[in-house]
Amino acid sequence: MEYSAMPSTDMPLEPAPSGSQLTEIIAALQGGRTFLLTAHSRPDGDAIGSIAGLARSLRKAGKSVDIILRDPPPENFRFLLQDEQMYTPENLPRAYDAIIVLDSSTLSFTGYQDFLSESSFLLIDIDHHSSNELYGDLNFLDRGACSTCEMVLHLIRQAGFPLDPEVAEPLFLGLMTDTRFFQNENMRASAYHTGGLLVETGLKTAEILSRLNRSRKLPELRLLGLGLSRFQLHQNGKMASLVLSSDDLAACGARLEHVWSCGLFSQPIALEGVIVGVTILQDPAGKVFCEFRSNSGFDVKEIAVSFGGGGHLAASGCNREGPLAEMSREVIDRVESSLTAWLKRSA
Ligand SMILES: [Mn+2]
Repeated sequence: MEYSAMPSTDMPLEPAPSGSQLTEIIAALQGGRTFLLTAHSRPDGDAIGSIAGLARSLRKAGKSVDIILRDPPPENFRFLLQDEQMYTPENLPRAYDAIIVLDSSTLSFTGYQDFLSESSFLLIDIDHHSSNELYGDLNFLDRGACSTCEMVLHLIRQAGFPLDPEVAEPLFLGLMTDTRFFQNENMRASAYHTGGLLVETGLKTAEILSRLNRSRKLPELRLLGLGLSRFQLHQNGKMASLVLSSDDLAACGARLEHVWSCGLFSQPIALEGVIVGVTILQDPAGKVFCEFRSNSGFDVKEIAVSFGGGGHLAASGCNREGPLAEMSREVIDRVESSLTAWLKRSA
């Protein structure tokens, strides 16, 4: 296919934030031929969507793109990477002009820290997490972007790379899932504008929305039911906590990925009066995962970072090694004391 990079004459979604190296990144992508894409471990819709969207656009521009992912895509999003050969750092078929890490706040979050930090290829970091550590040789960090998919769309348009319904499809999925269908608080106009630009490509949204809304798996609904029946309230109903053991998961026939795809984390903060919710779960290998969600501007990223994790102000997570009871007590105590301090400050 004949392709020439023509800068888009349309207005950009947003000017690139100061300090970001978008111009240099675009030059590297336009000048390069071979790229390796990756994203964070336990990939979500935004991670899979931004990888698939950028990969499709770069391939349509005549580039070679390979993908490595530490964990397989969740079942719901797997169709976006169908027929995709998945590589590991040990069996990569070629050298790369750049490695592009999407939607990952740290190198270790990719699960490939050693490979990425030792690799001699140009490392490009494209992300919207406010805890991003600017680990790339080139970094495009936009903390105000609703999703990494919004940033990839911005990049594709700025670079003049191909944008059609096939490229728009995964980006739309990431937009929908990372904004919780436009329910996040305080999003920029560019979040909504992103949806319009993707639909303008001719993208038919019905099939994707149906996949997202009518493809729940039984273990997901069972887990959701168990979680909703079990969460505890603290601090006069301003905080909710839920602890799920590996036995609980087994009782629902659920694997770890079902916990992330079942929508449980945001349920307790939908209860009137709840400001912060924490869900703590143990995988069959004994690893303990903590997910924090908040509203009203209460910062849960701070809490996640204090336990070695990261994320966004209103949605963050961390993982820990140790006995479930002890680990969860410590995390719940930390959330309670942060909330007490926050309530005092905002009184
Ligand atoms: Mn994201």
